[in-house]
Amino acid sequence: MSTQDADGLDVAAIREDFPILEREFNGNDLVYLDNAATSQTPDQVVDEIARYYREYNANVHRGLHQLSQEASIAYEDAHDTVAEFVGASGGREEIVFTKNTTESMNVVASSWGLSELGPGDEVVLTEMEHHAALVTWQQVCKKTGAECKFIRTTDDGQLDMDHARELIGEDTKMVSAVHVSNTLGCINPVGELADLAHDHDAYVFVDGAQAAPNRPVDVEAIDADFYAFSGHKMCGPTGVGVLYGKQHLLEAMEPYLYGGMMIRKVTFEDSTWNDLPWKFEAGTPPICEGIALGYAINYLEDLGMENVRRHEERLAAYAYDRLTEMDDVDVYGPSPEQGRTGLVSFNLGDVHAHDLSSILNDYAVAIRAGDHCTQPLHDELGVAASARASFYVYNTEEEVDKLVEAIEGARELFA
Ligand code: C6P
Repeated sequence: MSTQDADGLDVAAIREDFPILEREFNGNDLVYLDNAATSQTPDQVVDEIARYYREYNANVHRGLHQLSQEASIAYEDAHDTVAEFVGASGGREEIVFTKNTTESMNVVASSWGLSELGPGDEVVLTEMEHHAALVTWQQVCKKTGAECKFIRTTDDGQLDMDHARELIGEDTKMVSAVHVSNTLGCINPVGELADLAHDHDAYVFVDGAQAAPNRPVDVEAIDADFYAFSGHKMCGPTGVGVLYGKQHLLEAMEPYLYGGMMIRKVTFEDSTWNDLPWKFEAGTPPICEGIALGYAINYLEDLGMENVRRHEERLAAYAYDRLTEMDDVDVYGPSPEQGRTGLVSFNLGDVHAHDLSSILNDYAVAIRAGDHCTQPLHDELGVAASARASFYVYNTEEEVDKLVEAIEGARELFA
């Protein structure tokens, strides 16, 4: 009998797909609330990884033998699965498999940025960018003489769209923005940013690392020129990420890495490039990982991305309410009413987030502590670090209660 909750998910059944959640530490059941860093992987995906290595492990594109053909078809089909998942009507030509979001960012910053940017040009980012974007564009700007500008964050932890309208202008060549902030949990109006960018003939790169795992994404509705995310945050394995790019842009760009697989014809004097997306997938790609990402997407789509979104937002709202009830807890980012996804960053009084997280570990509550690769944003918030609880399809309100109990325990210890 299905026991779907109000969000449309049967969480008890989902939890059975993730045996890792049965682990215990220090006499307590594991409460895994570090999903924004890396989510857990369901048996359905783990089984497919094992099946790949047991039944059809081979290199792709190059062999005429049966195993290579099977691996090639599965690997190529996984690109189609991803294309459909994000609404890329160009299909596999618009989907490059990379190592992770960071590499997807570097592909565009290097291949597009190094040849298209120059003195007088501007790359507009947000103050809440992950270092994957911030450092990458910063370094490309240093090399090309272009300048990085940063859209401010409002006092209530949202993107300041008035400031965005001021900053994005005729010198802007690229707008690079997180869809969902991994620290504030806010959901940025990336479609509006894309319109602003396009009004000034600039492009938009959307970092979807924290959005693709937990909400329906339609790159064409957003009108994103580029969109990136990682498999390991959405029930898939580590080692595979996605770069979506509009076909005409990917076609115009230089390859990022050179070598085998990405070429069509090579002579001692020159080389020509393979079709998309293989032009950007030099060397042996993440074959098993890419195939497994396809199965992870099937898993999420069976749950329904709208249901996943509702579930995450409900848990985030519950956690936000429980944490803001505590006088000595500072919570960062917008209220649930303003729109927030399934993560909550906070600090308990003057307790360093690392100390808090290590006490929570005694309760088997796994959270992240640190700057979450958003150091400049933490500087803006006036703190060196924060603790962060992040939720996924298998988490429950009871687990949020356990988080709160563990924080109360930590408070007594530090009193
Ligand atoms: N954030 C976290 O918040 P990689 O490591 O390449 O798979 O993903 C990088 C990345 C890019 N953008 C955003 C918004 C992200 O949140 C992340 C990864 C992790 O815990 C690790 S810092």
